[in-house]
Amino acid sequence: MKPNKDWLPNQVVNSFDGSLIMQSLCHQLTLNDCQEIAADVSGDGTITGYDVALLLRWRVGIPVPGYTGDWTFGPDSICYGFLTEHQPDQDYCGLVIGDVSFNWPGDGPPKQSAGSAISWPRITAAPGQTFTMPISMETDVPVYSLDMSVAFDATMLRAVDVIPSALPEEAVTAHMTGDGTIRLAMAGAQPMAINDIARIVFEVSRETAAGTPMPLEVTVVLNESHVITRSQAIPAELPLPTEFGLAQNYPNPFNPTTVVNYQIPLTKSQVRTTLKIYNILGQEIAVLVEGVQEPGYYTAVWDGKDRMGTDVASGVYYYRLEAGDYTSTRCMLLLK
Ligand SMILES: [Ca+2]
Ligand SMILES: [Ca+2]
Repeated sequence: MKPNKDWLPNQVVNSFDGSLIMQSLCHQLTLNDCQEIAADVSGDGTITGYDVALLLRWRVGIPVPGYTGDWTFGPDSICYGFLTEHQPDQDYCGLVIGDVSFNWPGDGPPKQSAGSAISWPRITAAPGQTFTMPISMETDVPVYSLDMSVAFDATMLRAVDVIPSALPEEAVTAHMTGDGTIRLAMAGAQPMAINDIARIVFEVSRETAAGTPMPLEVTVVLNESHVITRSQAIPAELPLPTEFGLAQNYPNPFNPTTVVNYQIPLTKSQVRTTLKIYNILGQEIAVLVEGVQEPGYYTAVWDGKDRMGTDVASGVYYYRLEAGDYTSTRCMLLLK
């Protein structure tokens, strides 16, 4: 027996194993002796719903007590630890705690599911805006378990919240959000009617420039045997603004660089625009923007230098937007 190193416990222990435990608790199937060992992830000698909860939490990356994902060998005299090498002429049984389905070494990774699809609506979002992304699924597979992972660019998007859809009462679910990743696990004793998997609340980083595509990839594994993947960028394209605006700079206080966002409404075109920096005496220090601009969202950066390219001193500065007949002034603090 030689395990594939790409086929590790975190691949074979998933929510389908939790579903099998739940089905056994509901007397829909009987676990054999080895499965009973694998199912008791808490290691207390009993199999309960707590083992399912631990398994799902481990699955999404939450540290839990117990033995989920650990190897165990029988007889006890065999102790290989993590099995990475071929062991010839040995008579032993090795299993991964939590892998109740025994898909290790199994048939390899789950297969793409032709009859299933993940979908989400077309959404546009502005820098700094929070939006909710509902993730839906269509499948003809009876869903006993679902493992979803969402990958995104953490410099553009932050996962604020994950709201799993309402599930049958007996279903168990766990989720975790991290930098650039979300994981969600669901398991039930009965097939679950899941069309809406979850709603994810994202916040678009204010550093994301308008027009930038924000990549999002969602992978769903059903019953550890069917996989559905969808990748698509969320356009950070904005509905054109309806009014002028000059936002507070960020960071603020700053040293030495700061960002100023402003907008020109769609009712205007060919607007003569200037964005200038003044010191506290009202003297012009730097010109960030000077020209004719179309409606849209704009970002300007000030590097803390004057027009001669010299670093300016700490202190309060003003930035003033003049666009057509619109003017707005705000202040900011350079702190070295
Ligand atoms: Ca237990
Ligand atoms: Ca398994």
